[in-house]
Amino acid sequence: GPYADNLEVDALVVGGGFAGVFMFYTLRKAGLKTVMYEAGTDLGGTWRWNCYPGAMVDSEVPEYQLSIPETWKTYNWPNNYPGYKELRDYFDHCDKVLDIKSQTAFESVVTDAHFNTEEGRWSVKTADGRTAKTKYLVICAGFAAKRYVRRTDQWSLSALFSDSLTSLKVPPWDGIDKFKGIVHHSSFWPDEEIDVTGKRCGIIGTGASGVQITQAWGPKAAHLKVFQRTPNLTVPMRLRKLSAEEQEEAKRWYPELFDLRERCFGGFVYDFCERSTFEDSEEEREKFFEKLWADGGFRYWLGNYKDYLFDAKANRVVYDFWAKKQRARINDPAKRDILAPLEPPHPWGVKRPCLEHSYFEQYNRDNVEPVSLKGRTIECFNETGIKLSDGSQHDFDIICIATGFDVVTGGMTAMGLHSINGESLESQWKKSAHTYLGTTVSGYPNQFHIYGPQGPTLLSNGPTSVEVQGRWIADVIKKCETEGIKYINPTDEASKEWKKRINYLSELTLMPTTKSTYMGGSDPNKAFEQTCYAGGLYAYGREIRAVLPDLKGFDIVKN
Ligand code: NA7
Repeated sequence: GPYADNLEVDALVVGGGFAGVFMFYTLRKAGLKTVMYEAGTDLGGTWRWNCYPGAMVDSEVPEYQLSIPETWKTYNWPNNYPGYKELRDYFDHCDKVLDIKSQTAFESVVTDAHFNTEEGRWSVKTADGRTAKTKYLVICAGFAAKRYVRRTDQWSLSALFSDSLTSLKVPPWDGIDKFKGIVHHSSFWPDEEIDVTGKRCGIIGTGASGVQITQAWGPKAAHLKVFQRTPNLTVPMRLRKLSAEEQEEAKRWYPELFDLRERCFGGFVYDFCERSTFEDSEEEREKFFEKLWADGGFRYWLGNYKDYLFDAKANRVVYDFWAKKQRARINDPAKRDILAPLEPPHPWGVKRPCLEHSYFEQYNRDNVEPVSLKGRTIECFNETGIKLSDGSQHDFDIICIATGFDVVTGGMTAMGLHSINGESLESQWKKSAHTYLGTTVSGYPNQFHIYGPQGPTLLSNGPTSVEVQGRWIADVIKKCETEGIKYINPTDEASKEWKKRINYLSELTLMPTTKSTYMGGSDPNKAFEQTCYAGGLYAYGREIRAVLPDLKGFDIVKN
């Protein structure tokens, strides 16, 4: 079975989220002996790990799911933006209809992997000392890495800190272990619920996680302070219940929907407007913006005028409408200026805007307060709470650190991958990440990755980009199998060209103006460089497809 030591397989899939499930299913169907390793105790990837208060996806269903008919024909969602519990339920359903778990080794953390060019095989080791040999290594570990620690009763943030393997993105604040209250990082939230009723709570960070936790805690906490470094330019999701009837009725269109989502920039079923911002009159623009706003979701981001991510003047118009709409929801003028300032903190949409359903309304409660970190920083933690650099002290019973992940590259650098020249991926990517096509890495033959750096990750709907990349990977592997290829290895030259392409596409946009998840994340030690393919999912799919017939850019070694 999958837990065997000295395992020998054709393909090893690492990671059991959307990408892993899709890859496992596709490769097994192609006749390869395939096994999956998953660090956690169950399927679901990010939705197994993330259980912080209010955790939910901000991509909409039905688009946010796999297109495999067995999975959607027999499944209906309770609402259009499922929470983590519903997503776990969905993964259990996928297992039921596709039979994944029986071929998955859980709690299998990959710590080392080398490729032997003689054998044409990867040797993979797990933390508990098992080894596996595989011809193809397919990494589906996601873009938000953390070293996984086993959850135990004594599990706490300070235990995580003392674990040198843990790469939590917690800024180096002194005194966290002195704090007498409860403190957790959003991505290592304990399974059991923490009751905030009547408690003084603090949240650090206003990314997608911070926004969702604010919505969950605002109504319950005695007092909630949200420490904001940069306002989140979040847009309304328009959360609503979905009935089984309406979904059953819509299912006859799903094949078309799944086809269409791959032909759009963002992997959803809408695309940028074909007009530029100033082609429309002010009145037409207002009407157009109102429509995007009312329809909700990422439409205001990825269905807006085609030029606004490229042109600063157009972008300002998009920002101003955003500010007007959100400011109108916030009663207190001081809070309004912190949360939705008249002057943009950065161009709109170049940092990932997240989706909210009641974020700004939380601040209309007397007990909820934004604390701007403009001109000051968090200096340290102490017994009773947090001290800022201006000397102010903020006392809490419960603190949530929602400062994010080791984004985009972290999923791959955390598992001990070594090139055929003996270098570690972690050290090679320290300064700058290199891939070919956002799915392979030069020096790492027969290794493929999904949802990692230099692909359409994070600029497009997860399951859609998983399938575009995953189908391509499966087709390359099938080609290698039918043509007697021992291994393929992208050339250094091809990989340098891809990097140029990534930078070229990025520099056309306003993205390089701002530090963001796309540009290396908030970790000051990480390179400030574009890690995503900024040309959109449809263009990306076409680019990688064009390479397939003759495996352009790869060195090919036959059996
Ligand atoms: P994000 O989106 O990386 O957000 C992290 C937040 O934490 C963000 O508001 C940061 O402010 C803030 N941050 C980071 N370091 C600090 C320090 N030192 N002091 C104060 N505030 C800080 O992480 P999430 O977990 O919310 O979401 C991750 C993504 O995963 C999400 O977009 C989804 O796509 C899934 P900043 O903006 O850098 O000024």
